[in-house]
Amino acid sequence: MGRALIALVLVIAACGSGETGEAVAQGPVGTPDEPRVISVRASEFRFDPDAIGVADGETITFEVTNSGSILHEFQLASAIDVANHGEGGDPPSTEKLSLRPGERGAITVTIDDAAFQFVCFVTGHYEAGMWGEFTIP
Ligand SMILES: [Cu+2]
Repeated sequence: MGRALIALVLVIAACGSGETGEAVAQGPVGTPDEPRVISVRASEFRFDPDAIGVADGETITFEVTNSGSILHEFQLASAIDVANHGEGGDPPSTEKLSLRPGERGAITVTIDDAAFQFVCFVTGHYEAGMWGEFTIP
């Protein structure tokens, strides 16, 4: 876990300097006005990184690249969404990205208690291990 968090900090630092061009003196927590940008790579059948440290209530823009060879999705899911996803399709109120191979998309979300995991709900992908989790320090 320590290793994953260190890698994440490096990714964030890289994104921050590239995005703003300004000093990153404000600290890492994203706000609705200034979301933190985190890059995520989707492939068969995993996300990289697969664990992301967040602050409760933080707003984050996920820039997701599909570097695999088939369609993948990215969305946040609560425990209930995960339990039900095979039954009735997608969670009703959840924004998601659907990315063909090589495509890139962005989604901005505010992390709350319901945001339990980030997942790909293309049939069979979650079961194959295509999900990641948030850690709130
Ligand atoms: Cu997938």
